[in-house]
Amino acid sequence: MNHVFHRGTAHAWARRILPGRAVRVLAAAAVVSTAAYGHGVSHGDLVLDHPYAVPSLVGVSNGAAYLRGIENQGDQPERLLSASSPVAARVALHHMALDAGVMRMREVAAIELPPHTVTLLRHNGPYHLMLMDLKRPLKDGDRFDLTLNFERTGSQTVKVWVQTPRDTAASEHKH
Ligand SMILES: [Cu+2]
Repeated sequence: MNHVFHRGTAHAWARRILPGRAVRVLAAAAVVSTAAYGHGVSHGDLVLDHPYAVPSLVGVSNGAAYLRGIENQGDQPERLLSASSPVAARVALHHMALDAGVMRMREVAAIELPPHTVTLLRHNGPYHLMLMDLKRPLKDGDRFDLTLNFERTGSQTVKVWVQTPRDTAASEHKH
């Protein structure tokens, strides 16, 4: 079952409609969250926590989308194989790592989501989603759709919130 929650209203809503399951999902999401305010979607055994993007830079045609984390609560490994969005010509899966003292990013064919693990796709984490050839600039307060395609559990569309993170290391993200 898929359902969307927004913190604050979620508890009352969950108790009315989805007793056990929703409460468990909320508890898990609270573990991976660092801010009091966020949103997320559960998709099978996955919790897609707080999809967000930072405002795009003037004169830069690429942007990036993030999630606070993807938690695989199940016993089976899962993989994120691809993503797409109406705001970009293409979405690439990127991994960032230190290479001889320099941060480099490279496109990967898939992002592994091991069982009982939270994989970080934060702006300062190891993985992110690159929005290639933005069709319009991303402005603070915008919302846009992002579809994530998983190997076992299929596709899930999430709503990405454009916002400026408090620790704005995101402005270092240039291609
Ligand atoms: Cu990148």
